[in-house]
Amino acid sequence: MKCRVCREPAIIDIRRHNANFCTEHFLRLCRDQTVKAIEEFDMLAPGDRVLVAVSGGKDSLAVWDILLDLGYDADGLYLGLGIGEYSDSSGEFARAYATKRGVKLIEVDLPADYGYDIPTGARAAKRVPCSACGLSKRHLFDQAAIEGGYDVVVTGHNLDDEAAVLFGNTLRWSTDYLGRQLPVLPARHGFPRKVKPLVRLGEREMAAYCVVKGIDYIVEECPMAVGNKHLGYKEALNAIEATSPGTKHDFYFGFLSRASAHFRPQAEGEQADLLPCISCGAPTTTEVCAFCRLVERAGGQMPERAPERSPEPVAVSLGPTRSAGAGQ
Ligand code: Q46
Ligand code: ZN
Ligand code: ZN
Repeated sequence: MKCRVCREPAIIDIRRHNANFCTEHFLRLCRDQTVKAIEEFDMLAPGDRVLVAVSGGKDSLAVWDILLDLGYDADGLYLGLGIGEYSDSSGEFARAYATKRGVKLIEVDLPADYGYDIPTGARAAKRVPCSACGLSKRHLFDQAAIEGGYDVVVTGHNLDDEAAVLFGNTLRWSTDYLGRQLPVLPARHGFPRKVKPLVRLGEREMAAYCVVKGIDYIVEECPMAVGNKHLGYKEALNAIEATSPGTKHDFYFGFLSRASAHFRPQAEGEQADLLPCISCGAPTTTEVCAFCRLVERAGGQMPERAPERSPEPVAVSLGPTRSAGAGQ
């Protein structure tokens, strides 16, 4: 097995590219594909202050690493979700990486700062854990970005994640979600821009990237993910990809170039005037936002100081891109 570029011994084969790569050219490929996604979808501008949502897993640590190597001013944000040992250990990986690179990691801890954790909070609020988790993460990423003066929130969603979410949304014809499933959600009143620079790279490549770069990450899946639909969709797509390499890429990028625009008007038609939440100030269509209602039902409490956001009525957000959290 030889590297496509230099003919030296290869360390990885990437079937959808029909090619093998040595260490040097594999790392270059990861960087080039990230740059290509950033440029193609106008994700980041020079000088942007970037906040990377870091879970301690391979994807979020890899995207942080690649952005730092590319020279971006990128801090990390770690959310402690209170999911037992999984959270303890994922936090350690995130901290260890930040220390090793000498970069800033902001931490928010749900149990310590808001008085609830995902498993008990979800039960109390009668939500499935990934729904309570996704809602909490979106709110706290937005809030940390706005409070910290960041221009953009980066997440580590890769091609496998996006293809699986698209697959699920298509199977259910969730046209509202299809209208919002984009690699970039522009900044809107009260919400920061959100981007996914790894959409051109697969899960296996991100694991290999971390191994090659010596980045330690949490290998275990979140215990709450076991048996969820998202993993089932990934497995189904993996089975198809095994016989038809490139299918995930064609499915996702074909959707973006040929189908996505058809669903946009509906998603935009659902835009409504937003007002600041009376409890936390986040833009919302209801008097009290969904996050504050979750905190209340979960028996938690808001921290002393509520963030100042959106003092006036604001228009429109496209909201989340998925029905349940999946990968960071
Ligand atoms: S962390 Fe949260 Fe995920 Fe765990 S509870 Fe579900 S959404 S699976 S990426
Ligand atoms: Zn090579
Ligand atoms: Zn609120």
